[in-house]
Amino acid sequence: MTLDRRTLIASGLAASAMPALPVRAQVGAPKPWGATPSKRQLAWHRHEQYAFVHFSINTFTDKEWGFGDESPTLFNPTDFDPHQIVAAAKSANMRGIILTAKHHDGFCLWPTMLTEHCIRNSPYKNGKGDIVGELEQAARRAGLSFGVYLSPWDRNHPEYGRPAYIDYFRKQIVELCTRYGELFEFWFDGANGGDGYYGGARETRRIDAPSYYNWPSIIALVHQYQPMACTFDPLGAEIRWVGNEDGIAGDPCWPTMPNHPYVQSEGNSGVRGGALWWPAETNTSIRPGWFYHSDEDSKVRSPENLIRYFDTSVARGTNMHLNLPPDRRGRIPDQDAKILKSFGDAIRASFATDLTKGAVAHASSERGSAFAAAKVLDGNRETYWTTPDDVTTASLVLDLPPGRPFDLIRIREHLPLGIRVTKFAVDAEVGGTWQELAVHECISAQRIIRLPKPVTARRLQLRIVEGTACPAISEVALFRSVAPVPVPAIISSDPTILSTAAWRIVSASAPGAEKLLDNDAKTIWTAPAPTAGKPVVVTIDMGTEQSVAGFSLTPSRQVMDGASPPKGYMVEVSRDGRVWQPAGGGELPNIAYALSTQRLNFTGGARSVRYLRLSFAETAVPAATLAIAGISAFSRPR
Ligand code: FUL
Ligand code: CA
Repeated sequence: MTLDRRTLIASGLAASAMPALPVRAQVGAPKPWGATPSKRQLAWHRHEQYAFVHFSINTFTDKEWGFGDESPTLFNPTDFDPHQIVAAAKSANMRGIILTAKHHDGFCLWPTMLTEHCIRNSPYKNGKGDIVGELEQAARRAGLSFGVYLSPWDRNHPEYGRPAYIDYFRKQIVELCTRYGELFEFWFDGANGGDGYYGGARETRRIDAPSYYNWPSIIALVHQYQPMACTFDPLGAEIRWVGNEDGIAGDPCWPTMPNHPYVQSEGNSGVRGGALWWPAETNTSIRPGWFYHSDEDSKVRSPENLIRYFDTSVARGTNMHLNLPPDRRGRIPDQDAKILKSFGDAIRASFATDLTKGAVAHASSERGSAFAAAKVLDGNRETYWTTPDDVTTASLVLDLPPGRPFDLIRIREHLPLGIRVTKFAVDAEVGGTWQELAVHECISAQRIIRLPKPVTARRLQLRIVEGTACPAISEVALFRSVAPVPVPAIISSDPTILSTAAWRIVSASAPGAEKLLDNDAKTIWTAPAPTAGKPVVVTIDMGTEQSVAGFSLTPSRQVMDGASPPKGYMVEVSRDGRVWQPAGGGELPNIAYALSTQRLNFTGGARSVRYLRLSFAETAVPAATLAIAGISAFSRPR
């Protein structure tokens, strides 16, 4: 039987559904409103920023998704340094690390006896290594929490799609839950089913995920061994996907969702008043791909870009989950490490001094001294300002010490009482006049408002404009932002990445195809979507005949309305632009969601060619327009 979440809760299997803290024993505290976080969810909210680490076979094959037939001997980091990885994450303020213990290709980074497709059969430490354990130990030593990603989809396992695989998958969960201390998060990827190696069958296997995995029982299994681990799951038990991989939460982004299967559009903004406390994790990668690729060395997010990501994740009450892919050495590339430190330094400096220190708080209404306005200034999340039950709109004023310009305003709702505030505004009294600084829906775990320029105010007012219950505000704080130290971008040091500088477009289905060649993923070529028998085609002249082993295609990183990357491709090559030969074709796996560069080797190895012709017969998702950000090529097969 497959349980839905409601049955699960009724059956008592989901301890997570219980309100976290017994609601404050203190007489007179308001009753919680709507869904509330569990104890483990509350602990998870406090993490705010943590790292994802994608490291596996794909690091060594230059792929984003492995097929499952890769030899374990390919996994061979030359200088794996868990302490360097942890230090880089910590320098960016990360409070935890989640490692891909097993990605879709099925290769296990821990020495399990459940399969031969694991690190025991790799050259790393002569098969005696344990990447999960080594990273876990390093994380703990640095005071960071640890979690694991375990792909439910396993393109290596012969029994995938059949009951025997579920047995294997559950045993993997138990191993990971019992060998590596306390886990703060257990990440189940939603990508599921499709073609794969499957023990040599090399076929397509589709599954009905809810009935195949029986998620309630999987989540109960995690909690049996790891009561404090929040599951990133498709069920509605603990943490939800924010609906994109760009690091952008909706504004507002409610931590509540309706009790029905995940809907992507709802995932981005959440649903006000939804029955489930199912908060969003806003994940993205510091590079275009999830795994390391040397042709992305010049495309690392800048510190300024990471600050914008902070503003669209943490500042909207969600948790930031930033992927840091180690390179083939097994270290965070030096450039990425510099950027992380610059970003982390800026965040630490920005939030170091609360400028409300010495301010005096008053409110239009208070529930008594235990819930006085001053509770928003005491630096204690457990105390809060609230009003009598029937007062759902109210205002709170801070008299500020003079001469303290601020441009960051941080407001926190007291989560154990649920989401009570629907809409709020912030005003400042400057030179004797009040001006409205911001209006938003949703405060939740926290709302950080960044002003376009610093304001020096005599008073600050928080106006609760709309609410479903009396507000419970645990903090109002003010800060002055510090900009990150810029880190200049680098050019890839890999000589097998060909320069597109001398390339030109010979012909294309739509104008503007030069945007494919400018090495800028922000400029995007679009063409009317292909129709049956009429593919979108682009022909490129590389200027001179040269040895080419394959090409790469970068989709638009921006989510574009009505546009989609191609579903698959066909490539032909020519020396003279007249006689053409096929050089490969196939699907572009995961392109619509991962939006990352695909590296496509020519069939039969490198060839001496001058012209490339690419055809796209279908869009990856239904759309009126086909969009591609870039094309480049390489001389060594990836
Ligand atoms: C996706 C996966 O398919 C990607 O490879 C990556 O692991 C990302 C975090 O989740 O669903
Ligand atoms: Ca407080």
